[in-house]
Amino acid sequence: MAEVASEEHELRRVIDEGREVDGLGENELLAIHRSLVLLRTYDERSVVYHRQGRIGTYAIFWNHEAMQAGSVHALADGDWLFPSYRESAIGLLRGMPVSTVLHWWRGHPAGWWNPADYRVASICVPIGTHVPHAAGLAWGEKLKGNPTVAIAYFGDGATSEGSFHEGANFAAVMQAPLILLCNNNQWAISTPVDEQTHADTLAAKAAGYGMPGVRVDGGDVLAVYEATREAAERARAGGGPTFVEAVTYRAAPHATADDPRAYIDLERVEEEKQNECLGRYESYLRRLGVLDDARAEEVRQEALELMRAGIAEAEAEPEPDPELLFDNAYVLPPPNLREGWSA
Ligand SMILES: Cc1ncc(C[n+]2csc(CCOP(=O)(O)OP(=O)(O)O)c2C)c(N)n1
Ligand SMILES: [Mg+2]
Repeated sequence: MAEVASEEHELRRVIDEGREVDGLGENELLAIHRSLVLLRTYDERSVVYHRQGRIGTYAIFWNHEAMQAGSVHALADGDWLFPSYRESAIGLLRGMPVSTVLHWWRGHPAGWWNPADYRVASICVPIGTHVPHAAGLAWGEKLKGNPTVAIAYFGDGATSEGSFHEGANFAAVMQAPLILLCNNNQWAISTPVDEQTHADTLAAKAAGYGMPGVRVDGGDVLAVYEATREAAERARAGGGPTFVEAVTYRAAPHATADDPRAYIDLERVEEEKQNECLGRYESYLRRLGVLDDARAEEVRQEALELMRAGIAEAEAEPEPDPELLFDNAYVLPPPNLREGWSA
């Protein structure tokens, strides 16, 4: 079995190399920080809300925030995002209300939005099925002559799915302006990446489609930013899709219903926690003299306040009509579905 360990393959890094990214001034660096804090706060509060029974099962994205914030900041507002459940709150970075995403995790219809409003597609739970959607949208935008790029987020496990292959191949053949952002957190629930593929790296798969493949440190928000910006520039210039493998290690359970102690490397989890992406970025900003304690605290409080207001708003929403379960599903619901149904 091919060994895939992040240390053994060159990963693009910015923070650990102490580099600076061209074109990123203080305001942009702080905007990225704000996004990271917003996502981190959303995630940590959501785990608490789940334990309190206020939202349902929740897919934790702790320490995945750098991949999400780094890539969104590298794109234009008009570019399209196609999230999986792991990027459920990515819409917040496009101005989507916190309550909308909380509604989604509460199974409330107010958690659906019109994708065109934010250029954020529906959260995709079936693994990889959004990759062809993103490829099709990107190709369509190209045919219309629009300078739009689409980005599809998916995990290491998704690279074993047929729809990943179909979307990647289609995008390459059509030279669609698509970024395939693979969050390689090295686990698909309890399946490790070395049982997922015999390839040396996931980025190596790009060659088979005839597209560039790059590997970045997924905990380095600026490395993700830089790689995504390059991919977007290439896509906009007609250079077609890019596969970006962002390597990290899942330091939290797959979701609130999972107990990873049965299978995960707990020492490695501890190492990852010590080196988590928000702390790494904050240290970098402090070294640059861009962030101080007061500013960090202000950003954290602002995010916490947004979450408090968001959950209050979500809980104030009236319960949905149970009849909605049948809307758009059946013209005439089968009688057995109606048995015992009093509505
Ligand atoms: C088509 C399909 N098959 C199986 C599942 C069940 N499932 C949910 S999450 C998951 C693992 C996905 O792992 P990965 O692609 O690495 O993403 P990650 O959860 O690590 O972000 C599986 C198999 C599903 N949601 N959809
Ligand atoms: Mg995974």
